[in-house]
Amino acid sequence: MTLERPNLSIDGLMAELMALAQISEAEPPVVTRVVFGEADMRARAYVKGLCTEAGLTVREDAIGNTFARWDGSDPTLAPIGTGSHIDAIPNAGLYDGCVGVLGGLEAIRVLKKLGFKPRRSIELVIFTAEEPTRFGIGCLGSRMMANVLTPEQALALRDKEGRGLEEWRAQAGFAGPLESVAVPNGRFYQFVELHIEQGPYLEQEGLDVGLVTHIAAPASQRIVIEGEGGHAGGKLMPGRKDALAAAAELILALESAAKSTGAIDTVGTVGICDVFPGAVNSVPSRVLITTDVRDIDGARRDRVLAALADTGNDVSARRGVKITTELINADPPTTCDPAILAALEESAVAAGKTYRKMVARAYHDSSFVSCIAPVAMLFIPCRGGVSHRPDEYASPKWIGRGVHVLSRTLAHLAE
Ligand code: HGY
Ligand code: MN
Ligand code: MN
Repeated sequence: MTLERPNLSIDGLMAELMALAQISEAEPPVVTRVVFGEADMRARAYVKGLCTEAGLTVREDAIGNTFARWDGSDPTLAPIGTGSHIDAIPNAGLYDGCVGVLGGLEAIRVLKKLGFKPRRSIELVIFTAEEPTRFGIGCLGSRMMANVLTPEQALALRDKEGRGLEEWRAQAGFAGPLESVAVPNGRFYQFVELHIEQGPYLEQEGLDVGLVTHIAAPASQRIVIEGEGGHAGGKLMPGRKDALAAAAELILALESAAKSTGAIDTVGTVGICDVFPGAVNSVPSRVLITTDVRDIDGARRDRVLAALADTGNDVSARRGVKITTELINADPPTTCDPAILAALEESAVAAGKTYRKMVARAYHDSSFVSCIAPVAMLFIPCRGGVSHRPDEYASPKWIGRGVHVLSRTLAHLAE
C-alpha cells in the first residue's frame, strides 16, 4: 500500500500530550499518575474521549485495560494491536507510555484521514498499571491479560496502606471476574508498541527510530532486614545489630555484582529504602529495600540475584540480623517478532527515516503481550536518554517520525 503521507501536522497530538501532562497528582511539569488514583481516572477519561472522537469503539476489561477498536473489513481476523500506558511513577515526565498511546491514536487518525481501510481491525490498548508504584509489580494489566499473573496472585497484591486490587478497582468503577482479564493466545495477530527509548543511543547517533529486537528481563525483590534498635547514644558499637548498616552492605553488593558481570546490559538498582523507626537518634531496627535487577540475558541476571543472596547470608551471620527476601517477579527476556521487525524496517525505509536495531533496557507491556501474540517495539529518541524524571523530553520532530513509521507499519500489517 503506498502511503503517500500529506504533510499532516502533529500539532494536535502535541497539544494532547501537553493536556494529558496537566492531569497529574503533582504540580506540572512533574507528572505523577498512579493507577486508579484520581489523576489516573481523569487521564483515562480524557484519552477515551479522544478515542471516541476518532470514531473508535471503546471498551474496558475488569481491571481497566482499555481497548479502542477500529473495525476492519474482516471481523473474523484477529486485530493488529498497538498502545502502551498512561500511568506514571512519582516525579516522572510526560512522554513515557503516553507517546505510545496518543501516538498510536494519531497513527490511526492519519490512516483514517488517508482513506486507508484496514482488513484486520486495529486496536489501540491502554494497559492498566504498567508502573509498579501502587502494587509493587509492573505491567499488572498486561501480565493479567497474558495470565502471567493469575487472579489469585492479583488478589494478594497490597499497596503500602494494605489496600488491595479489589478495593482499588471497585473504587475506580471496574467490575467483573478477574478471570475475564486473561485473553486467549492469538488475541492480537501482531502487536507494535511505540515508546521513547529511555536511553541515549538514538539521539547520540542522530537516528530517527529504533527497532527493538529484545526487551530486557526484569526481576524485583522486597528484602526486609531486621536487627535490634536502641538509643543512638547508649547502644555501644560492639554487638550492634544495625539493620541499616546491614542494608548498606547489601546495596553495595548489588551494585558491585551488577557491575562485575562484564556486560553493559546488566543493571541493578535499589530504589526504595524504608528505615524504621527513622529517628536521628535511634539505631534502625528494621529496613525494607527493593531490588530491581535486569539484563538481556536472564541467566546472567539470575547470577546477580544469587550473588546478592550469598552476601545476604554472610551479612546475616556476621551482623546477627534476620534477612527475609520476597521475590516479586523474575521475568524472561522478550524476543521481538522478525516479521513485525521486517514491516517496521520496510516502513522506516519507505518513510525515509534512519534507524537501527537495538534492545530495550526498560521493560514494557509488550514484554507480556509477547506471551499471547508476536510483538515488536518502535523507539524514538529522548533527550539525553532521560526518563522517569520531569525533564524527560521528546521533540515534536522525533514524535512525528515515530508516528509516521508506526502508521505505515500498522497499515502494512492490517491490510
Ligand atoms: O521500569 C520500567 O522499565 C518501566 O518504565 N516501568
Ligand atoms: Mn516507565
Ligand atoms: Mn513505559
